[in-house]
Amino acid sequence: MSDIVPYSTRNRMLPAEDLKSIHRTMLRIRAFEQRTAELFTEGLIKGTAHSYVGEEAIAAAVCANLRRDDIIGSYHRGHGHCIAKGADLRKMMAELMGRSSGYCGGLGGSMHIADLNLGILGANGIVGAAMPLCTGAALAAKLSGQGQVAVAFFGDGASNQGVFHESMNLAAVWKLPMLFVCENNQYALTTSYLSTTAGSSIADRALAYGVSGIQVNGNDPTDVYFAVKEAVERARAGQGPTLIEAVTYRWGQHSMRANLPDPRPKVEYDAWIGKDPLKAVERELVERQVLGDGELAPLHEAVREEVETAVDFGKAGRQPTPEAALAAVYAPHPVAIEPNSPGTREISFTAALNEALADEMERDGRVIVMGEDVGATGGIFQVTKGLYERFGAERVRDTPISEATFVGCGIGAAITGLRPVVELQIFDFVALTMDMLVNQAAKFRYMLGGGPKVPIVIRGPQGGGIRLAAQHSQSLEAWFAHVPGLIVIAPSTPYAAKGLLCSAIRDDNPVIFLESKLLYVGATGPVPEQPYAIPIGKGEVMREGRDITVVATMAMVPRALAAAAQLANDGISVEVIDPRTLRPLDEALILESVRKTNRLVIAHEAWTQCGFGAEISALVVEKAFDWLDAPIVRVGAPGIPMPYNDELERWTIPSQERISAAVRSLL
Ligand SMILES: Cc1ncc(C[n+]2csc(CCOP(=O)(O)OP(=O)(O)O)c2C)c(N)n1
Ligand SMILES: [Mg+2]
Repeated sequence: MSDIVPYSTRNRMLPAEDLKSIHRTMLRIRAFEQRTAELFTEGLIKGTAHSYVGEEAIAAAVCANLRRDDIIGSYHRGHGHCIAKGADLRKMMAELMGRSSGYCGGLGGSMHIADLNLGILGANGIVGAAMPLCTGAALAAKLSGQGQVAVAFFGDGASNQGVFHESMNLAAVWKLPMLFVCENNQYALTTSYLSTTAGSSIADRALAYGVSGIQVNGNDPTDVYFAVKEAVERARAGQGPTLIEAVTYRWGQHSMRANLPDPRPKVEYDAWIGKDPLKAVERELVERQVLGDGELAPLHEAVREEVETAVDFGKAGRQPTPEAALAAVYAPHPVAIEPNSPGTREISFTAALNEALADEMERDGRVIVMGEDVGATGGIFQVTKGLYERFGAERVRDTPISEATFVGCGIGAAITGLRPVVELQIFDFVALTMDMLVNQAAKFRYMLGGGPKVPIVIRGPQGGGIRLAAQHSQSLEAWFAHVPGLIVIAPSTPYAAKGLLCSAIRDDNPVIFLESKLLYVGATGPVPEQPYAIPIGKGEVMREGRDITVVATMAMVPRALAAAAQLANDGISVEVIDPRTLRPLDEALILESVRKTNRLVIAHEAWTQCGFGAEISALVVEKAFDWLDAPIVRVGAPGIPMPYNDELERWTIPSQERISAAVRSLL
């Protein structure tokens, strides 16, 4: 890399007190990291950890510009950011040792240390993930009007992730109070930045988004400090984001596992070691007579003692228990009581969803709605119709077509105080958001030891029935029901749609809320006018019967009910159960029914193989085997992507007749 033109050509000097404070932070980071490396070698710290030695000036100078209530999001090389934002070294060290006294109760480890009270959203094991999450924190900050900013730290490698570009775009177009701080240490694991990164610099990429992009010498805290100061001022003044590329070098291997050869040329390495940022600051402190010659050694000693205290604290910590791990996954659900009767007023499925959104937005100012075309248009299926006019552009937001980032934005906003409802225009597009849902939303509370809440709803239409073919018609509930940390809701009536969406919005966990397209076009039913919440994890007996149980989901529920009505003419008594929530599942309701009827058919629109029906089947085999008088039959889609042709589509989606035939086959 060519020599960096110093940003501080303006000859600015850090005020003495700031220089002293930044130096102390750098010293604490250096000492912590060096001790961490020793403990790793000794086997007290396991797994992996990524040393920040060599890059200390960046975290120290960035965070010197931040208030306690400003937010930072970090990445795998995150210890320095946490220390600079004020984290407690004792709880950090205990976490590195996997103890229950650590920041995450030993459930997160080096890559997940966080402290929401200090505005630390956490390091992250997924390269680039802090950026979308921080757009959400910045959105929450903007809506709160308290003047906070959000800073996303990331490496040069992360600047080639799609979410970098999506987040830059979103932050620019929404003028979010945000800083993108790229710590360009010139390597991503073993790969040189020059061989992976097009363009003259990472900072230059800001131009494409109409944002200021500044390259600074990351080994010079003065450079970093003043660039960040201006960026923070712009952000607080409502002028949007800045990209800062701080060029630096890591001293250690990529990680402490050190199991790969280091590809970095010795001359390059030696040259950068010669630019030790800590030594440079110490020289400046002495040259400017901010500190006397003899004052440095006692400072080093004090920091060494602080780190040793942290090590002792960590060693004294207890090992976490399996009970603690199990309890950390989900936040408790708020109490929900169903109304006595759904009343007589009949409305459509989409109108019921719309009422839930409007009611909850009215009730709670933290509820916001985001997604493609959800604003003035009201969404392509009109579920958000009228919300924009009623609640305004700040709370009803049309997003760019950047699913990963606007879902990540919702998650970041949920963690920092809002209650976003994010629409996926068609649920197949969820594939673009899997990291945000599965690695971020589902695990955030858990990785941080069970404290934080992630109150976000991801909702949208899934399944077939309207001739949209293979990439717009899938039923993907099994993907999500598999993942601890997610709630999965799948209503089958307008009544359940409204009551469950209200519950989902009030819940403190990430909720995948699936809406059947067949129900969008077909279903109407009685729905109470007032807001109400249906308990999460409680299924419903839709029709009582004696001879056989049909567990059906979503659009299969009305088909199962129609089949049951017809079979009754032949004297066959079918009990139809709608689980309504797929995770958590109302196991007791299903088991009780099968113990009564001794026969089970499961019907869903999704593919049979590895579909949700396999889970219900396994449940019944494991817990009610002795009550079964016949094999379990699953009715689902054959193993083909959804065909476009309408007759073939009808053939693919399970019909009333197929459900009836399955029932008859068991009697
Ligand atoms: C999405 C993703 N891809 C790959 C990895 C594996 N990995 C972890 S760190 C890393 C290199 C990251 O480089 P950079 O962003 O420059 O950060 P640095 O380690 O240099 O600080 C890789 C490939 C990962 N954790 N996440
Ligand atoms: Mg790097």
